[in-house]
Amino acid sequence: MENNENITKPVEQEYDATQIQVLEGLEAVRKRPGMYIGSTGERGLHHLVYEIVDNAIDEALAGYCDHIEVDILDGDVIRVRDNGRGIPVGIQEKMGIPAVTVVFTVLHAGGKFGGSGYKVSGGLHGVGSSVVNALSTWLEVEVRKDGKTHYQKFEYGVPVDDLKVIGDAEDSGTTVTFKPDPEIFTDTVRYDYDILLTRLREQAFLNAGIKITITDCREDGDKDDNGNNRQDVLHYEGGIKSYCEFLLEKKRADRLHDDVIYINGKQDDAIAEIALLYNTGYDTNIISFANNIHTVDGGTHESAFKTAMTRVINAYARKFKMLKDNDSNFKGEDVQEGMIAVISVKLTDAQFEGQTKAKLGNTYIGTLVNSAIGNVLTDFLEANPSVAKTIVDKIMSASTAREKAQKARELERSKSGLSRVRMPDKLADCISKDATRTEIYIVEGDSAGGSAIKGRDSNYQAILPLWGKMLNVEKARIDKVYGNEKLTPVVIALGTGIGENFDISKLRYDKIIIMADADVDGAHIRTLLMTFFFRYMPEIISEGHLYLAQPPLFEVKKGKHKRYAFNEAERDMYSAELGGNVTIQRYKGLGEMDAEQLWETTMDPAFRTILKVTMEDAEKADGVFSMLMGDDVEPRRKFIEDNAQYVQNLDI
Ligand code: TTJ
Repeated sequence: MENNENITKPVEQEYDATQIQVLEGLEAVRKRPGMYIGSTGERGLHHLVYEIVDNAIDEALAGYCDHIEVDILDGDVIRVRDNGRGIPVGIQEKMGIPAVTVVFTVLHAGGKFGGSGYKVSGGLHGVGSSVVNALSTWLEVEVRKDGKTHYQKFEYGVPVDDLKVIGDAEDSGTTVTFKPDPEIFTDTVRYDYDILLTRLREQAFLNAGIKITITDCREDGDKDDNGNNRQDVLHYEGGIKSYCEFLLEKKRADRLHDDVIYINGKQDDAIAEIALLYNTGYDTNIISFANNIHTVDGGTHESAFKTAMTRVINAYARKFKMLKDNDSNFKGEDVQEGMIAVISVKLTDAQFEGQTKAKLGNTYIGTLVNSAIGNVLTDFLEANPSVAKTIVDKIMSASTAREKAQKARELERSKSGLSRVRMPDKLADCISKDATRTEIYIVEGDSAGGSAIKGRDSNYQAILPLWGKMLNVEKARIDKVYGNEKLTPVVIALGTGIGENFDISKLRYDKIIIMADADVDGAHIRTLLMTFFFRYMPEIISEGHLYLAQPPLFEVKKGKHKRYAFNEAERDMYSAELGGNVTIQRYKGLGEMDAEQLWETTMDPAFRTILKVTMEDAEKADGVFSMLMGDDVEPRRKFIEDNAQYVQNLDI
């Protein structure tokens, strides 16, 4: 008796644990279905079919099955049947239940939307059978194996009975039938024949030799021209080469060469295959797959393909003097005109990136594709000179047409004065285009920039915030900032161009006002900008367009009375005027003022003071700048110490 208990107890425990795990898993899937199938809309609904079909495709890739049938039945029930070995029905040791029951009830790690990659083939592919089951009102599985037919039914993912033998079997294979749960797929449970057809056809192309039959058996389903149920048999011995042919058929263009070009490469566990067909059309059709998953957003395989194609074609055209020494290289867009290409890579550790996980990230795949194109395509072109010539001629005419169109556009633009550049994203431009009246405030920092944008007169005042936060002098030397791309927004906003191209007649504002804090960083930014204008756009200064804003240093307040003081003398004067006993706030930065205060004190043309920068001022700034850039530490320290004085009078 005791012995007996010892044997049965662990088994029961195991079974309980399995039960709990299964129920928790199902609950998780039904709670957040989007996590497992991407969406609960039409896409998710169709995705259920792919999850099931993927398993049968794996069996086919393993070499045990050559026909998969997909039927859409009345009530939008889906039936998928294969002629493989049948899912194993024996007791799975770990779980203590039949393997087929495990397949449909235990949530497998590494699903498409859950994370880690796919195996190229052999089992890990359609890990979503249990997900499909959990999201179905009911699901039935029938396994024909070793002369017997095994059957089990589930509702909402839970077995309604044990796996049972229900009869004999002539052949072997697996049939899965399921009805998606309308409580999950609240948008629609209606299957679209064409959506399924497109995806199944794609899989048939990607897995050469597999036959997939799709039939619309619904009474209210799609009918063919004779009024019969629609049916398509998808079977392509040519694989991705057939895919190119299929894509060509849909175009109103002719092929440029008889045979689809096929390129492949291998490295360790990874393989890359490319099929290429040029046509007389002008558009480009490049589609890429990783582990049979359509990488809609491309990735390393697709980018490597494009750059390698351009490189190889250019090298070939140069070598055989189709491109002369003076001709410029073909561009990617030239090489891609009229191109149909299917890229399919398989790898064991696919990294899918981006929002939709539809972009391949593995860099070594790029290298593999690149070398495959480099070797195989180069050889092909040299071995097939007439095909090569036809293709290069086509690319040549694309290139010529592109250059012509470009010239025409430029001419058109210069005629209509439309050669407008895109303004910097950070620029809050003013409404008026009257360059005799408009002003641009170059503001230090995003927060002060925000107040300035709120407080300004948007008719005539534009705001350009510079740098999120000015770099501390001690942390980063000014020369790191100077001369780099951080000043391009200024140049673009002004519209004048720079250096040799400088044209003051294009200046978009009458006043350029530098507005920076009354501290060392502010002093820095003023020095930097003044030096910049002095060296690269001196006319801005000599023509009197450059100004320094003068934010107040103090707020003197008593009761309702408030005055802003711009220096210490004013501060003392106001506090005396108000009869002493005043509250004095010292403004350390523009950011301490709200939009209204900034407008009142510093930006309102009726009340503000702005200082016009002279050439002498700028020249001095240039000297300070050189000093700051120099190796001598002492003057730099002194500059930092003296900056309060620097701020108050322009005498630098
Ligand atoms: C697994 O390894 C041992 C032999 O059988 C393999 C297997 O599971 N094969 C298999 C699974 N063939 N077909 C399927 C399958 C088919 C459909 C339609 C649905 C599912 C979930 C699996």
